[in-house]
Amino acid sequence: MHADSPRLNRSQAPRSKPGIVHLGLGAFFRAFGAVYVENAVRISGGDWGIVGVSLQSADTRNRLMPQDFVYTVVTQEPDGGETLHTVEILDDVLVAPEDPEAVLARMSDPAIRIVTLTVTEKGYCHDPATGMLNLAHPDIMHDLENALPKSAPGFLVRALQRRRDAGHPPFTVLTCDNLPENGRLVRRAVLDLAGRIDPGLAEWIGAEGRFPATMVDRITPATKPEDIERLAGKAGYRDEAPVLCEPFRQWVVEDDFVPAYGADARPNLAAAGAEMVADVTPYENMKLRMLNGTHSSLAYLGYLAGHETIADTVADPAFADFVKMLWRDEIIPSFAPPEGVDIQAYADALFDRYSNPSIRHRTWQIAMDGSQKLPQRILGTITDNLDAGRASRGLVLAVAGWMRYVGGIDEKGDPIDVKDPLADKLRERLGTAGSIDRKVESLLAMREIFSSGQAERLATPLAQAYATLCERGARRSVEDVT
Ligand code: CS2
Repeated sequence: MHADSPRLNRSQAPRSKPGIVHLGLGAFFRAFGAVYVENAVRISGGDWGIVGVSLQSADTRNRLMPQDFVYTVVTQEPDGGETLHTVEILDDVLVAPEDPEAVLARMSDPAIRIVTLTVTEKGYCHDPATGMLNLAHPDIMHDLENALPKSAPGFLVRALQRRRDAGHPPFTVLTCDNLPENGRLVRRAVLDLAGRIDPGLAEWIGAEGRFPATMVDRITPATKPEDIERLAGKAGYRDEAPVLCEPFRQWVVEDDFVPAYGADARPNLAAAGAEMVADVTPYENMKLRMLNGTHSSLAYLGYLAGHETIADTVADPAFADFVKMLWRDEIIPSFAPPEGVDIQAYADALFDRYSNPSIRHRTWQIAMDGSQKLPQRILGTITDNLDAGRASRGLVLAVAGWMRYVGGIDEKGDPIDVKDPLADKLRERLGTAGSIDRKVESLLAMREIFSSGQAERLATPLAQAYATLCERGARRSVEDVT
């Protein structure tokens, strides 16, 4: 135990004045966006300190406040080595449910020129199958009636309303979540919500606001208590909120920020290694299908086969062959890669990243919120393959794996802790359906996830895959399709 080590604290380096509010202060943003912004400031200057906002719990704030919001990024190398780096760009952390007024006040300050978001797929309160705002979502219903919001779209809209009323320019909304055309998606949600509150506001946001799309990539497993202890032994100080990540990182950003701020509209992200491009869509497609699509496939099927992490899963030759087959036969043929990208080299690099044994990225963690992830990660690829007359046996098996997983019982008969905003509905549907065909049919009927066309075309192959999974288990089913 290293309880006696001194607590991590801020260095003497000058503190950046806040220019960014970040909604959804999880490990990913702290290991990713914050690192780019800090490097950009170090290289090119500017007032780009970050005020983090937790939309749910006070835990991160409570851990970070006693160490003045400084924390360690622990980069985990494949050979077991770890590089420690302290990040000081975070200025403050607010907890929205405790004090939504304080969050809105910060977001309305004209010194804040960008609001970044990592609120996860479900944080946009949209319908994953269509990308449209879900007006029946309890937080959206609340935010339509109340000036102090709960949801991420609600905070964006109410803060933009205050800025317009005060005569300030809007902030740029920079989403960093793994959603297709994420900039367009958040713009649509904001305009829809704003239009229902005040049509003039929606018009103003539509004309003045900017919502660049981004592709974000860095594998960031959740920090465990033993990581905190290990770090304390190694670093000689105690950090209650370190974040762990792989060495790799890639940020592709559409260079479209609020013009009213001129050269001060954004940090010099390019200097920090971000790729500033005119159109992110091909990069998003590549990343969502190649990385997240196989991540989720390995998560459901690997979990069912008894594998704890992604590295464990791909160390199993059956799954290594399976994931390579997915890339080669089902995913790469389904989309056009960005110009100049060698897609086979990209796949090979992904395999090496997954194999990094130092990264203990649990299949259970990636399996979370599948109802929000499947459309952009897997279903679009399957649909494109069907249209082109190509088979998708592996990806269909992955969807069947998800169906089996959300049933809540693993192959040994033990319960699975299923985390998903639709978990109750999913379990209920599976529980009341009798036969395998009925189970598959009842999940395919969920229009939040599957389009009617997908439901129709997938009913037979999915029922077959689901039956095989129940009969032969995940590992042998994976071998069968490879
Ligand atoms: C993962 C992603 O948890 C998940 O669903 O697939 O968070 C993944 O690790 C990142 O997108 C990598 O950039």
